Amino acid sequence: MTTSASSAPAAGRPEGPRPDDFLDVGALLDDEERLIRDTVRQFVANEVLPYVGDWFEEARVPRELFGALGRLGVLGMHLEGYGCAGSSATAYGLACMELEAGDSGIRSLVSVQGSLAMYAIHRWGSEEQKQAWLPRMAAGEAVGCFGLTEPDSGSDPGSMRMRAERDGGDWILNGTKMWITNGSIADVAVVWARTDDGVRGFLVPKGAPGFTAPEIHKKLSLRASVTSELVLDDVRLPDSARLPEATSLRGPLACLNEARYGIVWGAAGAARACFQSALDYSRTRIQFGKPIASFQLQQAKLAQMALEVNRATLLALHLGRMKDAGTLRPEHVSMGKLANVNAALEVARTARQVLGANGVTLEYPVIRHMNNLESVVTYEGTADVHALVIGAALTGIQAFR
Ligand code: TGC
Ligand code: FAD
Repeated sequence: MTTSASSAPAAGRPEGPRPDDFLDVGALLDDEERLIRDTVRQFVANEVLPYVGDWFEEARVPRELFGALGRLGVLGMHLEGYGCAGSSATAYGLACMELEAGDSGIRSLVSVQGSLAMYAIHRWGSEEQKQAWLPRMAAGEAVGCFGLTEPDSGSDPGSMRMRAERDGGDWILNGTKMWITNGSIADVAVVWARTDDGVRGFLVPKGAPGFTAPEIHKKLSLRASVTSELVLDDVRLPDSARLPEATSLRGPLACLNEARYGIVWGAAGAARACFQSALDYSRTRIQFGKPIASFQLQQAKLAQMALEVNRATLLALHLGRMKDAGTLRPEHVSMGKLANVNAALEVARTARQVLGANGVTLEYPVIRHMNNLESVVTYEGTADVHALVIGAALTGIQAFR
């Protein structure tokens, strides 16, 4: 299925390990999982890779991609009912891996739509809210976003200032959310706000009076992804817009587990794409009369990158099996996100050097992935936050404050 030269066995070793799956992790998947992986990989090859360098350069993502991803069946694919496929966590993870091998921005689009916005409605919403939004979101007809972060409240969402106050049977919302993926193209924003009774979630429809979502420009990372502010100025909402089952900060944090899990897989995909690009390049780039792949220093880099890619993929699969077995805890997800995003960053930086000057252009995917991963290591909990979550689990001592 992979069109890259690096999917073929190394020359002269037809029986050897495949460079794109050295440890044969694919053999640990069942037929359905392999089918989903290969279908999404083909979609990325046809619908993403030929265009994503331009989207990144032009800082845009086509709106039609939502419909195409809906038809592919990956929007909320791990949710049950309401037009969602109800697939396993492992299958969803494999889809994230293939999407992020294309671009982190495309995986991000899918994560925010399915694991944050749709998951929040599915887990915490009323039956009416689910019926109203989930089928259209699964089809990519309606776009969702998830507003937790604020200008003064990032790693510490408990310090949020967005305020929701009762006014008769209604709520009045005031405040600003920041760095919100899909924000200015969203038909519905899941907005988390402080109330007299703790944190609550609200569904804010596009066009609600007092609600604007200006796009954030000048990003040098995740450029094939829309990022916005959400500004709420006396936005009046009926109580039916409140997610009735979310009653504390646990509401949004539970959603984060879902999206972070997808990133564990996605980072392995970005790393694989960078490694493959470096391997292909090193076999064909001639210096000192030989392919640079024949120099020991470059082979050491290739071996280390292959090791990181395979270790990240195995870790993702292990966490996927745990999630499907119901034994995955948030601390496990933190370990996966910390390990795999750091590994992907290392692979991307090494691959960029293997490509020499060509490594700094969008003609190759590597610097795009490298820059994207700077967002991935920051959003959904920074590397520091995940180290502290693991530290608290190991020691029993919370070191956040
Ligand atoms: P803390 O007192 O520990 O917890 C408050 C309540 O939440 C519960 N809880 C969790 N529940 C489910 N899953 C988790 N991972 C949970 N972590 C905590 C906790 O049990 C408690 O429940 P209850 O019922 O007792 O009220 O909260 P804290 O204020 O000390 O903060 C802990 C900390 C720092 C780990 C947390 O706030 C955190 O994760 N900070 C990072 C913020 C973050 O990740 N933001 C991401 C925003 S969304 C985004 O970036 C989208 S990017 C686009 C894309 O995904 O592609
Ligand atoms: P801060 O929390 O201010 O952190 C700054 C530095 O301080 C970091 O290095 C951090 O690790 C460190 N630090 C903070 N606290 C501690 C501590 N206790 N101990 C040690 N070090 C600490 N948010 C959403 O709600 N929805 C979205 O859709 C969304 N999409 C995003 C898309 C992009 C492209 C980006 C870049 C961000 C997005 N975010 C989104 C926001 C993201 O979740 C936050 O950027 C992230 O949670 C970190 O918050 P911050 O940027 O305010 O950094």
